Amino acid sequence: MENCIFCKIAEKKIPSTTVYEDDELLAFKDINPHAPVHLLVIPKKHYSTLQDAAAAPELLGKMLALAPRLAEEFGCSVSYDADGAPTRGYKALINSGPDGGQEVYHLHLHVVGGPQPWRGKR
Ligand code: DGP
Repeated sequence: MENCIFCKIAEKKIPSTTVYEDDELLAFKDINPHAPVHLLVIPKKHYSTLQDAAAAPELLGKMLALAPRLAEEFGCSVSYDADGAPTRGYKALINSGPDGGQEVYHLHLHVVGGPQPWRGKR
């Protein structure tokens, strides 16, 4: 779609640090990371919002399934200590619409991991 920054990234017209690519999806580093690991997973096909992609559950499943793979690769996967308690971890989230905090209107899944400044403050 014309004037969509993530379409331009998917088409390699704008550079990004790609961390994963297949026929349907692209994952790259967020330009303004909120944590040590902050990746974005996008479909190459343009959907403005999660709402618009509701009719494409298979695609959404692929996007979500990529999150734990990337977390593993980037060292923020959930693991377990000697007592079996979970340690580390990450957020996988999709902001949707203005009230959902969405700024870029091309569907994207944030994968945010590593020690996060706000942790323990709420
Ligand atoms: P959201 O608020 O959910 O729409 O998040 C949009 C994210 O996209 C935000 O964390 C910053 C990131 N972003 C915006 N423009 C660019 C860009 O040109 N390159 C990259 N790598 N990330 C971008």
